[in-house]
Amino acid sequence: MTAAVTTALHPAPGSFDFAAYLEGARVRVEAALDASLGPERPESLREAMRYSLLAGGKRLRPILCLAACELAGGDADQAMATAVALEMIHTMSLIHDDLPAMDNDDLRRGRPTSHKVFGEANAILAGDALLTRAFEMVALRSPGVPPERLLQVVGELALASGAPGLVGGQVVDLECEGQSVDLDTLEYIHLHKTGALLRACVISGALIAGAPDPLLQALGVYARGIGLAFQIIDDILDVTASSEVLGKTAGKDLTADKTTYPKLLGLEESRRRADGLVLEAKTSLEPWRDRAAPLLALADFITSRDR
Ligand code: GRG
Repeated sequence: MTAAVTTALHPAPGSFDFAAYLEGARVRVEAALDASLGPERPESLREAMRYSLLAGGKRLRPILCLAACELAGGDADQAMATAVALEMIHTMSLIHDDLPAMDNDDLRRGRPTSHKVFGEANAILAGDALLTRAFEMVALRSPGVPPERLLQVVGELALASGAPGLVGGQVVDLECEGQSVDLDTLEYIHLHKTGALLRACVISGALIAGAPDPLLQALGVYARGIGLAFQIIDDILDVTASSEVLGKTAGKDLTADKTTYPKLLGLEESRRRADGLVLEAKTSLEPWRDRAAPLLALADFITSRDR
């Protein structure tokens, strides 16, 4: 298993098997996530942290981080602690997003949400513990990575999580519920709520590998494209897919009276826009195409996914 996974993570140009790559990377990420939560005390906190972190999910964020590290010529093993940290931040944001004070949802990743199982206070605290553990992973559990690179990664994760990222996007999203929202505001919400963390994934993976500025800039363009495309597809799936397939409550945007891309542009134009953004994202990596097969395929995966 290990040898097959290692092969899949280092594809030869022209012979790229994306399904094998994705599965290999996912298996490695799952193992690292499982190992990341040690004997936390109290036991109840550990249980709530593990419940959400190990509940499945596409693991897109850690895989983007590993792929960007390899594109920049780095060793994916050195980026694994950061990849885990990114999934911890993402999972924390899902736990808090599902709370009654936010999106108030009962279903996530095919299971009852954290607060339904552990109560609201414990769900909030499990999220807090995952968020802080994420920074511990980068700062204290990333052997072999030069400290100055880790410091840059800590900065990227802080920016993506806080007011300039997820928190800021969530605040504007909540403020806009029930209001008519224009395309610029919708873009602002999604670039912050969704795009900022996806950006941190590719930038931090590349920073760990010591990527030069032109590549970091190209990855910023790539991340903007896939970030917005990801959210457009999320909006489309909310109206076209079932709760069973999504593992979360379908039709939620309509119930919560949220402005979405399909609402503003219609389904067809929304999909066209997502395709255009993915093309922009892929084009930005053209100068690095020899090593970019995983990130190019991940960009396509964003628009072809069904959950
Ligand atoms: C990070 C400090 C801090 C606070 C969080 C609650 C909140 C503030 C922000 C909400 C962020 C949020 C939930 C954005 C939605 C992003 C999104 C489209 C999630 C779904 O991602 P997938 O489809 O899910 O990758 P899986 O389950 O596959 O991982």
